[in-house]
Formats: sequence, structure tokens, C-alpha cells
Amino acid sequence: MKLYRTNVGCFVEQAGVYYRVPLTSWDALVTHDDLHAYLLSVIDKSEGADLLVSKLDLDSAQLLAPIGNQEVWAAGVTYFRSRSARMEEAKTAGGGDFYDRVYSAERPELFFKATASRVVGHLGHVRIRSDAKWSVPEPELTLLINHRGQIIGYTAGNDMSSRDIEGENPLYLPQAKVYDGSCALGPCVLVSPEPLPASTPISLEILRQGAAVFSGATTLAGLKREPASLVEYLFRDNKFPFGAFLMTGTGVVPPDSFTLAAGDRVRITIDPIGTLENEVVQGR
Ligand code: DO4
Ligand code: MG
Repeated sequence: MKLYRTNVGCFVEQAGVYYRVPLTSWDALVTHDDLHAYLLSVIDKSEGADLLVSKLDLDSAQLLAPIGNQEVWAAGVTYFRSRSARMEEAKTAGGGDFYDRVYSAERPELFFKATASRVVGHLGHVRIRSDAKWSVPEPELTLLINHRGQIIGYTAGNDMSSRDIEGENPLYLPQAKVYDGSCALGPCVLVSPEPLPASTPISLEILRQGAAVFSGATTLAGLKREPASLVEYLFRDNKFPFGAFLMTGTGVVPPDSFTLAAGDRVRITIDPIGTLENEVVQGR
């Protein structure tokens, strides 16, 4: 089931059929005792009833980022490709070794990424920092976790990153990662109690003036850590009364010669979720 948040309320879609969700507060949905069962009951009750809507209703609404009072956190260096990229960008600063060590350490790298005000939804504008010279999108499967620490859904995420700032000194990571428009989530949340299969593909395409300047893909099989283990570390000694999002790390990194430019379009596709597309801007 796909759950969409829009300017006229929430919608759920199953097998191409769309229903209006009576509970309109996003936080109330995320903190529901059993969101999956609740949405199934919405679908059940609306057979031939007034909650059934046409796809046109959703198309004419404005999609919003699927977030309320949830914090967004992120895991780093969870794919071998990210380990290599981080070691390369940090080598002159002497920071390369840290990334190698965290890749195989028991404790994962987890960092704070964003609050809702810094997050954009599908077709919103992601930003390059005004003081960054080397920026990339990071396509990441993103977990939606309720306040009890249960994974209740999945969305596509873009962990926008300033590689020059991150590479200059690992202690600059928060500045490389956390700023307005640094995170995109969407287009919907796939609500499922089942883990996604290892074969789940995650792909990234970057378009410049309509032409592809980069495309790459990975699968969840390359993710070194179990999502449940990342969640366990995040919730250790940490309460999230409204639940949280956890980005699981990138396995797709454009070549070191590549940097994003204003006007680029970033497309992140995770098959059972859909495509998250955003235009890149720099400055205000
Ligand atoms: O260690 C820096 C962050 C890495 C990251 O964001 C990723 O691997 O996705
Ligand atoms: Mg990342």
C-alpha cells in the first residue's frame, strides 16, 4: 500500500485504486498502533463507498513531503562504494582511515540529517550549499519507524551532500549534510510490515538540460547492515515520540569528476516505491 501526503489530505493506493484516508494528521498516522491494519480497514470500508477517489483527485492535489514531526537521521558508509568514495575525498585531510574503520565496525555511523523544514517532497527543489564546490545527490532507501522502533514503511530519499566540505575535515560532516533543502523524501511511503527483498533496485539518474549526465544503480544486496540493526542503534537511549526516518546510506556515487549544477534534475527510483524527482537549485 502506498500512502501519499497532499495539501488536501492523505490518500492510500492499492492495486491502482485510490482511497481518501479519514485520519488526516500525518503524525497521527505514523504513531497509530497499527498503521498497516488501519489502512487495510480504510480500503475495506470503502468498497463502493465515499472514500474511493479517482487518480485524478491525487493528480490535481499537491504532493507534500511525507513528514510531520519526525526527525530524519542517516546511516553512512553502509555500502562498499560509499566507503571508497569517502576515503578518496578525505585522503588529503588524513581522514580516510576513519571511513574504512567504520565500514567494518560493529557500531554503524549514524548522523542527524534533517527536520521537516529542511525536507522537500517529490518535485520540490533540493539545494546545493552556497559555499560548496563539489556536491552530489545520494539515493537511499529510507525507513519510516514508529515511536516503538518498528519499521512501518519505506520511502525514497536523497541525502544531498557537499563532498568538498565533508572531505576537508570529517568534523565538518554536519555542515556538509544539514542545511535547507538538503533532503528529499517521497513520492509516497510504501506501508508494509514485510522487509524489502535484497534484490530491490535503487537507481539514480541525473539530467542536465534534458540529457542524462549520470546514471547508476545498486540493490539492497549491497547494504552491509540489516535495517533492523541500524534502527536498534538509532533507538538505543533515544526516544522518538513521533517516530523517525532513517536513510540507510548510498551505494551509488557519481565519478569524482562530477558535481551537481543548478538546474539539474535528480531522479531516484526504488521499484516498489516509485520515483522521487527534484530540481537542483543553489542559493535562495
Ligand atoms: O560518512 C559520511 C556520510 C556517508 C553517507 O552519507 C553515505 O554513505 O550515504
Ligand atoms: Mg548518505
